[in-house]
Amino acid sequence: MTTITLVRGDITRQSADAVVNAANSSLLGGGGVDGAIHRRGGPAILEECRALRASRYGKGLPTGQAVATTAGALDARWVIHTVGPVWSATEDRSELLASCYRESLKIADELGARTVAFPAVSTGVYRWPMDDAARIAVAAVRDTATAVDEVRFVLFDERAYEAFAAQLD
Ligand code: AR6
Repeated sequence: MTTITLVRGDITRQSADAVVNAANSSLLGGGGVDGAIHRRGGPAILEECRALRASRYGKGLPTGQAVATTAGALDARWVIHTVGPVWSATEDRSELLASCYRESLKIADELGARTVAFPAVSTGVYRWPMDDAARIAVAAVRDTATAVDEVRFVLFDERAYEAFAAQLD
């Protein structure tokens, strides 16, 4: 049984086996969660991201996929980087957003992670409407068979927290 928990706060302050990063396909950093994780986690994360670009992901990590690195100085063993889709009003990209959660949990299982902290992927710079993103995220986690004991959504503000809480009711 996987328990879903909600926390309001900064994902870089979480203690978990794995912390998920809302990355972009370059894997080389950015703003939002990505910037915060690299800042607090330190250069070891970027170093491993660069190595992944050079070895497995020359063209970048595709949208909806996930890959793990060290968590550097974070209170976690791994960072799982996933690339959410940019919101589109004309194209349904829900499956790609669900895939971020599924693929991250698959990597977590491969690593043996039992607690995984997720941000609300795609709801910042990538502009996905929060209520819809929360619905997709919670459904994707519920529909995924995983050995992870706790999936913790770490929501940055009250609005995001309420959107996720509504899905768990
Ligand atoms: N802890 C938890 N949640 C946070 C934090 C934090 N420290 N900081 C922001 N959020 P975003 P995206 C929330 O933009 O939409 C980057 O430049 C934020 O309020 O981080 O998937 C990447 O490099 C929002 O609800 O990710 C990509 O280019 C949610 O986390 C691009 O942004 C996600 O916002 C990815 O965009």
